[in-house]
Amino acid sequence: MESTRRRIYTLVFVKKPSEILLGFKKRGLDKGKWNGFGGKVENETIEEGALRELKEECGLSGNLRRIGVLEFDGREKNTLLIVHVFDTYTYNGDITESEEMLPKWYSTEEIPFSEMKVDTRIWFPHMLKGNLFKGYFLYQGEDTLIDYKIELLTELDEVK
Ligand code: 8DG
Repeated sequence: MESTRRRIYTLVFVKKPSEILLGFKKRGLDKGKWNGFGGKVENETIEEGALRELKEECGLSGNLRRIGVLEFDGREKNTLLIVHVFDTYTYNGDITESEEMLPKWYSTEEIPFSEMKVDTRIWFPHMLKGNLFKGYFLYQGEDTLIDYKIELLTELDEVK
């Protein structure tokens, strides 16, 4: 039996009381879809990685709060993608389009789910409310979700 690798990613959501900043992915994995800002964690802490990607992809820095962990299975052979999710209401800088992302504010009532990964329909409602959550998603190919689990947490410490 081959062993499963774990690859660590970040995903950051910049929020106003009834709006959220999303990025339209212009290249690479999930090109043509809206998501938060983030990417692979390199030689750095997870929070440093989240701040670096936020800056690179949309020009902002922020006071990040860790709100969840999402595990994606089946997207890459023998690899579990572990995505640490952050949000912030306190940010600065000018929102700037990058080579990778086109940023745009969306009303939290009008999230473009039909142009997003299918898993977002399941965990976005919790993320938008600012709840702490942990999710597991099993994909078969790019767009077919064959199983998932989502749980709400009460303590940030539970988010491992
Ligand atoms: P690169 O283009 O520089 O090589 O890559 P990167 O910027 O380091 O990473 P990326 O591949 O662009 O990052 C992927 C982003 O998408 C990251 O924020 C985590 C998130 N993400 C996955 N898989 C999934 C998924 O299945 N669903 C959702 N909703 N988000 C995902 O990596």
